[in-house]
Amino acid sequence: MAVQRVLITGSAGLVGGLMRLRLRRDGRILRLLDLAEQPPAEPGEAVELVHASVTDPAATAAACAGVDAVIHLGGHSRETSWEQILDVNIHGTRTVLEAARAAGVPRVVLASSNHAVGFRRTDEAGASGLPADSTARPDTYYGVSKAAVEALGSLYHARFGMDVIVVRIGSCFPSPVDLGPRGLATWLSPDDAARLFEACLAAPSPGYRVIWGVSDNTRRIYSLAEAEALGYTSLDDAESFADLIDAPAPTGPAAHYVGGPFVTIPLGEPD
Ligand code: 15L
Repeated sequence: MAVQRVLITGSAGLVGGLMRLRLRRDGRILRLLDLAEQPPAEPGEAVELVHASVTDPAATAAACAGVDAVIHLGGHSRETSWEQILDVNIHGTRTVLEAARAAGVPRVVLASSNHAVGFRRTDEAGASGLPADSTARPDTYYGVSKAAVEALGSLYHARFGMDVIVVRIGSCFPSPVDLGPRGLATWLSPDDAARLFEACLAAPSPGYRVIWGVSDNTRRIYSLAEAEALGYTSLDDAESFADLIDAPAPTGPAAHYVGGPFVTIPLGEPD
């Protein structure tokens, strides 16, 4: 059996760390790229650690050599200065896509976010949820960067025929308990995230897709149809944690928009 090599950028981040544990497979090597220090390989763990920034063309080019697919999680995961957002999230994504293209990597999975459409109203979601391809309505510079990530993915698919799947992630955390009531709608469990990324890696010829990354939560407002069409089945529901959440329901704009509290945080300020 040919060995599959998957490059994960941002592998030292929260989602990256959760996926490092869950995307291990016989016959697969995970190449893990991050600027932050990463835990060393465990005995028998098929990983290759790369200490580099996603903004470094030479390092990303080397990291893409011999790779079958890239899962690009690297970048700022919250609001910060425009300069940082531009450099790491937008320029960094272009750098990774360009490295993947030059190396002939056929498939890239890009981490986007609900904040690309954070200024869509929650009541826009019909019975089956907000469609995954709703046009961008970012709520922050961070959200703008995720809209740009999606556009770059579309460009690289259209120009070069690469399969590019954009995942608009809700809230991927070990548990929804600390997220408050909003998390009961937005949670993507780590196990479901792994199932979703596996579907992204396995789907035959997906072309360019935008899908939501969310668990099948009772209070879900994002559509699952697009991810399910790719082969994803969610097995988790944040509702099973509802009794553990005692934070009050949000009020004001945070209650009415997809981006929740992001719609009122100061632009460009690290929080
Ligand atoms: C995101 O995009 C962030 O990366 C994450 O930290 C959470 O804030 C999440 O959105 C969310 O909306 O809960």
